[in-house]
Amino acid sequence: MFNSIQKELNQLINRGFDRTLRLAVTGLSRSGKTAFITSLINQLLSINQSSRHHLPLFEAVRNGTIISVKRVPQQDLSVPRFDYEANLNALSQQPPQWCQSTRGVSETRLAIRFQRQSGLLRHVKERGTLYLDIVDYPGEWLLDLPLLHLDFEQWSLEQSQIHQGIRAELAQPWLDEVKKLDLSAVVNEDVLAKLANLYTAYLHQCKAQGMQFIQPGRFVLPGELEGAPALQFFPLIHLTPTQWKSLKKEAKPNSYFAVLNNRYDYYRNKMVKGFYENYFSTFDRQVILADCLTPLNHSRQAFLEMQTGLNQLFKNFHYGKRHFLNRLFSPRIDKLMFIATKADHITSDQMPNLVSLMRQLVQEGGRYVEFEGIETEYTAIAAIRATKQVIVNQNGKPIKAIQGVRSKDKRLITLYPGTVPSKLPSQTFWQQPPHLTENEGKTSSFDFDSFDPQPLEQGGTIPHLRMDAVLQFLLGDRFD
Ligand SMILES: Nc1nc2c(ncn2[C@@H]2O[C@H](COP(=O)(O)OP(=O)(O)O)[C@@H](O)[C@H]2O)c(=O)[nH]1
Ligand SMILES: [Mg+2]
Repeated sequence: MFNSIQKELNQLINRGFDRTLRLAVTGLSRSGKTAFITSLINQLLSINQSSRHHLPLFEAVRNGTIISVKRVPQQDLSVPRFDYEANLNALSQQPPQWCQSTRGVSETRLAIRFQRQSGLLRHVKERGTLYLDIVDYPGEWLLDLPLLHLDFEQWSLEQSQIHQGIRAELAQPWLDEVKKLDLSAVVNEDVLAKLANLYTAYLHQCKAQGMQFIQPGRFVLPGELEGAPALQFFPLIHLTPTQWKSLKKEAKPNSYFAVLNNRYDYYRNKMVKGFYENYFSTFDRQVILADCLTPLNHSRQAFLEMQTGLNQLFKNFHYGKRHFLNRLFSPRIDKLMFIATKADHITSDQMPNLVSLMRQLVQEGGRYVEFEGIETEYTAIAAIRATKQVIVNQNGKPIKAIQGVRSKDKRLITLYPGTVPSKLPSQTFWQQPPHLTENEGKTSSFDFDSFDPQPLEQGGTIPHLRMDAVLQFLLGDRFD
């Protein structure tokens, strides 16, 4: 009895203080962050008395606890506002467009008004507002966070470890030139700028090949830093430990070696640290989005890089149980959700495989140990659902398929996109001969074509898959 009163008291006190919730939406570039935030805002704004059926798994909506949701001015006035309207407009175009890719940081705040029966005083209705803060930013920059823990030599070493396969080929022109350089010689800024350009071109090519572990992130998405010396450096991946030792001891402050080192430190201490401190040091809850399907279209290396990229991200967030006091003084993430995005590319029978693939991706890195004691969940969603699930007849047998407007030729197609591997695919997976799909009798062994979004009416609700399950996990307990 005492315990339960204590618990309710705690809840009330918590609620009194806990009026805001900062949600970290994390994921590599093109994993679907902007689409996710746009849909999340849209789903919440669409809640009103007559429209509650689009989120059946979100209990606070189903039972009427949430009264209304609106967008309100954000707290940090120096950050641009998340351009929800533009993203929604894009979806309402003819033909509908995906949102523009993100080129900078933006923020949004939602006020969720709710009314619930008080647990202590049954006849009293408790009203409150939960403020939900969400930040959007380019995924490329997120991958810089691991640099915070690495000095120039450590970073170079890490880069040399991923220098293989497709990367080694693409890096050749840049690396050939770097090897010619006398690193202890006095720096020539023009030479350095040219080499940095070659390195940047190499990173762009990696990206085009589906590689996900692109560092430094601002080299491929510089924002206002385009052409700045802060972005003119590169790792030294060809040096032996002895060479490092002697260069560190002997290189003059105006040598190539010292200048590269300094620029790396500047980048890390100014750009990356600033980004981290402004946006990433305090969160209550986190979603980690991953597009596990697109890398399957590319190569084993692309897939493994996504795994490396994802696993690097965890290092920069604080996880731990939420206690009333440490919540105030050192915010920690107490709920974490791993989300496989774009699940409308596969048939519904493949969803369990996709979730299991996502789980493996994370757990193979051994990171799950760190998440012990915090609530963690795995799921698959489509934030903006572009296809419909249909049943087609193949040789007299009904099979599940998806139907949508294919982006590359704007044709309405029906296809069976194939089986999603439930585990990390082995080498042989990428060597399989193409299997035929029901549509057109072509495509490769694994083909996830992209689709145009479905047209959205003015004021309409974005079609989704399982966004309600995500909302229930992230926000549900705040309305109990
Ligand atoms: N079919 C489908 N495609 C999606 C979905 N979410 C994102 N995409 C695709 O992925 C691309 C990148 O999404 P975006 O949200 O911009 O990724 P971000 O870089 O993480 O912000 C979009 O342009 C769409 O083509 C989804 O729910 N369904
Ligand atoms: Mg984005």
